[in-house]
Amino acid sequence: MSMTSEQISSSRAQLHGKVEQIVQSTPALDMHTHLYDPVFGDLLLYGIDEQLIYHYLVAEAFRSTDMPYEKFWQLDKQEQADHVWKTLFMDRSPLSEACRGVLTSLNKLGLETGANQLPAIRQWFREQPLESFVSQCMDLANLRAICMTNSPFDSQEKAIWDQHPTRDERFLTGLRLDPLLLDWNNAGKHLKSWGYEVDENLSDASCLEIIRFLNDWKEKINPLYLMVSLPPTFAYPAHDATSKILKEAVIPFCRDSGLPLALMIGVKRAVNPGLQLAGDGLGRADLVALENLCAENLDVKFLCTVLSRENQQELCVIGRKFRNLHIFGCWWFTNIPSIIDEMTRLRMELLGTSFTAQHSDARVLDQVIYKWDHSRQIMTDVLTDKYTDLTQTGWSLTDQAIQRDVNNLLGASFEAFCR
Ligand code: FIX
Ligand code: ZN
Repeated sequence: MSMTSEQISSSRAQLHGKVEQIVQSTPALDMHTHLYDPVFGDLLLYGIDEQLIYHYLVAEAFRSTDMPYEKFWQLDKQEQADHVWKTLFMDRSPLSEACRGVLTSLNKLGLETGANQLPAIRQWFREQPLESFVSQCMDLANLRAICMTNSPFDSQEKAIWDQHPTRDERFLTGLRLDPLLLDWNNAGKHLKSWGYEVDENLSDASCLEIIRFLNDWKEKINPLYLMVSLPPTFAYPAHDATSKILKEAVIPFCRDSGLPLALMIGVKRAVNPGLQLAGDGLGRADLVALENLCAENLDVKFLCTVLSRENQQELCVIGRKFRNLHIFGCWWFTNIPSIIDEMTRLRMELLGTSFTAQHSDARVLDQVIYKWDHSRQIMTDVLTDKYTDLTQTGWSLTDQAIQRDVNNLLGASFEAFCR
């Protein structure tokens, strides 16, 4: 007996409700952020002023003001935040995803979001004890763990690691290697000053010393994976220091330790240097480099996310060819609803649930609230459509099956890949 259109839409609404309840109630692992365990002191950013001077918003504010870049950077944090609030929230409607995000986070924290509310919002944040605020944000975002970005080349961070801090176990670690792989001249000097016998020409002995350095940091921070952000011009193999260090040090270290290497490909740093951190752009990459790495090193695990929308389908196809590759998150300029929706559908259609649907990339603690809220809504819509297609074939769905799939998308698939 065929269903009437009313029956179909009510069963779709029911399915949507079920999927929504499961997606909302499943704790996620946020596998890439720039947040810190509170023991790292002021490296952990939070609060309304930090939210307003997030580089996504700064870039947008500069589009609508004549203020010279230098003048903006000379303002103190609160003045910068005032300027962004006035420009993006008072003088026009805050329609961009980054602006909407601020409002979602405030709203979920129970605050009023009107254009005149900034002083009251600031006052509320001053009264929040950090410890309970961390838990509040993690609860509202429903996160079970947050992976940090940990750089041995950041002197403030290194000094804290050197004191063996007592850590909050909800914060996991990721070892960041950009200077090592992209600026060997400077990184080499640092390694030398820390007692590693390296030379400029990257001799075999130097590569062994880099491996010793990686092992020491593995011992020190117990990372979940290693990571690097790469330009769209990244090529492998190539006659450059990046390829040499990858081939002779980082990959052998990953092979021996079993730790994955995360490649975040497509960032063009400092396209407009006057904007500082807000000045990075993106470019389409040649993913043959990734294909080569995966093919040459079938016993090494790679994680990958790419910045250009145009690279997303190729990335999924490489994922289908190489089980040593795990694809994750909608990174940075792709972390906007229209593209999250498109990428999540594309990935599910090509990879099932063998990928990680999202990471937040939050730099300010409160941002996890909006980034996960917006993404969970989209994940619910996509899954509802995909399950509707399945049920139309006569396939019967169980709550347990939906729960298993959502677990996979929100971290379990990544954890299984790492094991
Ligand atoms: O390289 C990265 O990890 C990027 O995510 C950052 O550099 C970038 O500034 C960012 O915060 C994007 O969300
Ligand atoms: Zn990042």
